[in-house]
Amino acid sequence: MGTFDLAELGLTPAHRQEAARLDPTMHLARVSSQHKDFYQVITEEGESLAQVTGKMMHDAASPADYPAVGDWVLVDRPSDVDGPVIIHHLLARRSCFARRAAGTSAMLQVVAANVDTIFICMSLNRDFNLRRLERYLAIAWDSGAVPVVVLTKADLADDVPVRVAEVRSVAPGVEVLATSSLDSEGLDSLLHHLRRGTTIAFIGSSGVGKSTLINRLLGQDLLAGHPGPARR
Ligand SMILES: Nc1nc2c(ncn2[C@@H]2O[C@H](COP(=O)(O)OP(=O)(O)OP(=O)(O)O)[C@@H](O)[C@H]2O)c(=O)[nH]1
Ligand SMILES: [Mg+2]
Repeated sequence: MGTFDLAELGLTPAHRQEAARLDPTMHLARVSSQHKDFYQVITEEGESLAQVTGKMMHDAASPADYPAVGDWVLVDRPSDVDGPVIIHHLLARRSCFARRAAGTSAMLQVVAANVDTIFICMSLNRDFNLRRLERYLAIAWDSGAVPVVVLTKADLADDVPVRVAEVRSVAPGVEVLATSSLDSEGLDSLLHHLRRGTTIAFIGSSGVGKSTLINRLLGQDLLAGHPGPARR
């Protein structure tokens, strides 16, 4: 029996069925970060270093065939006490953010997999741009995740209701929240989306206040000095 409940991270009976079909002797894990030559995954025993099999590398037709942050995978062991665990299988993605791999025009690289809710962040001062927001919305809908528009830095704007109305006009049916990390405006509405088993992600231009907002939601400075793909 493990010490970590993977349902907290969104594991469902459907994942377990898929895992049993692929290889019932292996252990389910979720990819928490991706580095050049290794991964970190979370198993029922906690976080472990992981690597993909040579076969997986050989069979990969494109970068999208490699595991990415958020992916559910099957690993040979639940812990890396005896060296990195080995990723043998990648489970089907429920949602997927992809971008073109650097230097190639056709190859897609997965930035984040299995995100349920994507917070599209745009600040209510300089960064406010409806065309850019429409592009972000298109990316979000394509990914399979549900977008929520998070307008940040409401404390710096004096026309918030007007801006919110403009956003609603280009984002029909999408929840739009005006927030401020300075005075905590709108943070309660955001917190409603943070539920057990639900995966969220934040995207938006540099400087709009994503890290500040996440830190406010977490109530601590967990992200200080840790730039990474999961934040964009
Ligand atoms: N006035 C005001 N400033 C804010 C708010 N949220 C963030 N800021 C400031 O905006 C600046 C950028 O915030 P970050 O949280 O680092 O922005 P980011 O989106 O994480 O940027 P990248 O990590 O570069 O993508 C910092 O100086 C913050 O203090 C807010 O609600 N109100
Ligand atoms: Mg940041």
